Amino acid sequence: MIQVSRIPFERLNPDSQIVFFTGAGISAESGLATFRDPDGHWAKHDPMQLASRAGFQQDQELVLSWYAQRRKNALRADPNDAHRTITRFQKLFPHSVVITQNVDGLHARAGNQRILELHGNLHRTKCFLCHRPLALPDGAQSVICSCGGAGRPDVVWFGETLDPSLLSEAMEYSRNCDLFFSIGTSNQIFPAGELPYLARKAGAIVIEINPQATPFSPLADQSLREPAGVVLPALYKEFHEAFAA
Ligand code: BV8
Repeated sequence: MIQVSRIPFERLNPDSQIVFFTGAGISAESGLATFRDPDGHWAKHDPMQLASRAGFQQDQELVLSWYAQRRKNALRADPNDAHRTITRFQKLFPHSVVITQNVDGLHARAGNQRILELHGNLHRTKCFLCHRPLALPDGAQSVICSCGGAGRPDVVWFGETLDPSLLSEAMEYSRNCDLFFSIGTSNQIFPAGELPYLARKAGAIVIEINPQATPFSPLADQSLREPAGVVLPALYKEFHEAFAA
């Protein structure tokens, strides 16, 4: 049974600014592995080996094959009801944005608009040395840049800084929103993990959607302990009844 949300609708209207902040959990119902769940990536692999510059320099083949497999899985996966419901929310609330830590591209494939991919996108490749974008030939998992550098996924690894302008845009949205949904993230990675705290400090309503508790849970106005693909469609129904003209 879905917990009924205690969202104060009287504080909202169709012009309200809503942030959908998402992590790997929103893609779980599409069949994609998360990172820190018991069956997640980091239960099988060392994150520093697979998601850091040093790890790539140590064993390019291992890292490139891991990302090639994740690209294949992501392309085989379909956006789920959670991704698709965000598209419906964005039609009802034209000032709503998606700020995602995910690199799987499912938000865009679901038709979400105004997406900030804080950690990049694993379907894009760039040069490890000069950072220029590279085209990965179909079926290949490696490519060499004209500067001699190796192609690598265009994602943010541990120890790498996020795109500063993207991060400040995300912080701006978080500080100025009326409602902040934190969906499917364990809230353990920074600086992205800072965003729900900024929203709360700025007085937004902050709703967490995650079957598990996270370090942010005690500060959420409400934590909905159900899968995102179940909660978001139910929430959309409540919002549609309250705000659809
Ligand atoms: C940086 C590569 C400058 C992309 C990843 C303080 C400030 C700044 C940095 C740091 C800091 N303290 C430490 C750092 C360093 C580090 C960091 O955060 N370390 C952690 C361990 C503390 N941060 C960095 O290195 C960042 N760089 O800041 O540069 C700098 C450098 C060095 C030192 C200081 C500053 C870069 C961070 C990005 C790293 N890249 N991966 C990729 O291949 O994907 S990390 C990885 O974690 C992914 O990017 C992922 O997006 C991210 C967050 O994970 P989640 O999305 O939350 O996934 P997780 O599995 O953890 O949780 C899933 C949740 O879903 C669970 O809670 C589960 O219950 C829930 N769930 C499951 N099913 C469902 C569900 N929820 C809803 N519905 C369901 N059905």
